[in-house]
Amino acid sequence: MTIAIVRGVSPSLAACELTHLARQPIDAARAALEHEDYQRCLATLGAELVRLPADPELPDSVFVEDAAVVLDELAIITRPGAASRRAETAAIADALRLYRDLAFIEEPATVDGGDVLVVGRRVYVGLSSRTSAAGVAQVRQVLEPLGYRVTIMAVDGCLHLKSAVTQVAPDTVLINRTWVDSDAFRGMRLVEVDPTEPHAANALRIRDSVVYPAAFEHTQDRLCRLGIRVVPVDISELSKAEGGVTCCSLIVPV
Ligand code: CIR
Repeated sequence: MTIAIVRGVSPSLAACELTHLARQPIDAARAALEHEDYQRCLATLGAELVRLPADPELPDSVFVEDAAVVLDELAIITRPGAASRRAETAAIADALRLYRDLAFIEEPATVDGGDVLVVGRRVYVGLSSRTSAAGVAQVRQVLEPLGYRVTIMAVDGCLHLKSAVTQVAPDTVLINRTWVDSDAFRGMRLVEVDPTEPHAANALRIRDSVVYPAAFEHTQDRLCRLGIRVVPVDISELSKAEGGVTCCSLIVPV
């Protein structure tokens, strides 16, 4: 069974953190409708939803991915890089406690879950404006004794490592090479985003399907041509808050 933890869109979403995007008006009600479609899509793919309530005090709390990293053996509760997001982790820890032992990133280190890409026993951790070198070191300290190989990745030009690269099939990653070095993925099949769609590398793999932003038609064609089953979702309003498809859920195989 697969659990998907999601959290309602905060009515204060428009006050979200922004790093690489200019602020524009965001319609939280419209984002909430997109988020409902997204949840329906996860349910269609067989995920059982655990829905946490929206929090008006936490604008970015819909982006649950950043609050934790879920592995088979345990979950790591992060310490998000943006101070405004630190209070998001309490509700996520409470939800995950039912399914996993927990480890915690301790201050002053910071880690955003969006910077942690797990591919089998390899864990790639982005050094970004949100994840510090001390954060990477703590992830390593927790995971290497469990047999994971942790690789630090420079992230340049985008918010998180998973803005630049995600897994879309066994041994296959979707990547924007201008934001992250592809050398660490040598031996895997690399699918590059269409050059007109730099933000198109963020895809959410559930079982044998990939949940994917409908806006990135050209990159979607590339995935389909490789036989990858793509399920498009409209996340145009959530994207104005710098959110993607991975960041709106925490996938917990049980
Ligand atoms: C932030 O800047 O933290 C939010 N506005 C967007 C977070 C998106 N998270 C993700 O892609 N993992």
